[in-house]
Amino acid sequence: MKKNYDITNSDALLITDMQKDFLSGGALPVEGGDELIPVLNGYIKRFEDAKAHIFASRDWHPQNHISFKAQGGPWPPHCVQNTEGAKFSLDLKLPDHIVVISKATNPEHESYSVFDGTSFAHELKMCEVKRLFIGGLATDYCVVNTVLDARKLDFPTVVLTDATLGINVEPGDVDKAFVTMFKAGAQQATNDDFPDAVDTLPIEETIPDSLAEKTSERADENKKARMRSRGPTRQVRTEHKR
Ligand code: VGL
Ligand code: ZN
Repeated sequence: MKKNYDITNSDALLITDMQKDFLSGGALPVEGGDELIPVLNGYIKRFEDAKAHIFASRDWHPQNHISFKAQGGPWPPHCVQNTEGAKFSLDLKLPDHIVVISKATNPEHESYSVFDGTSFAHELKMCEVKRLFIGGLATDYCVVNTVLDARKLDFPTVVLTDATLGINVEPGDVDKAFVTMFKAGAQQATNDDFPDAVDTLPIEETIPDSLAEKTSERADENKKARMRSRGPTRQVRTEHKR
């Protein structure tokens, strides 16, 4: 059943780690990660239009970070501070005024959660955010740990399941991450769970001619974003019904 989330300025969208190293051609690419970009761009537009808060996190490691293989960690070097691979994807339409949260900057500590060792909780409080929507990479690391921390802080938290993908080092890791998040009280949503301009706006009756064209353009865009998010959506839904 469509949930019809009504986004307001007390909501926040957090986009996790959409950095070049986690995308195709990067040092630690998440399979299919590039396909999330248009879906996330749709969410960015939706949250911008609603005057909600938008945050983007980035993995921001020193070059001798403990999670890298040379230091005995599990990962190849990735998202090293100020390198090309640490940059956000250029295709992601991040507005200028968003807050960027850098994480895992201490060489001695791994931090998958955007709350861990950052100002994120403080920023949410300052912005009077009451609910958090999360999409991005990687479901089984950053997203799950961030969602669990958000729940510990009692934020109603919604995982955008058509806008997140994981690494699956072990098969089933992503499925387990979803189960853990839902057990902790997180909700799930896709683009279909938000009001749609096409369905709700009787354009001809309420909008002056001069504006009507613009509105239907936006409706078209929403429709396209929805279509794009449909493939991964169905997959996630069936996987988690089992
Ligand atoms: C992450 C793998 C390595 C994440 C960070 O934040 O999801 N995953 N470093
Ligand atoms: Zn990392």
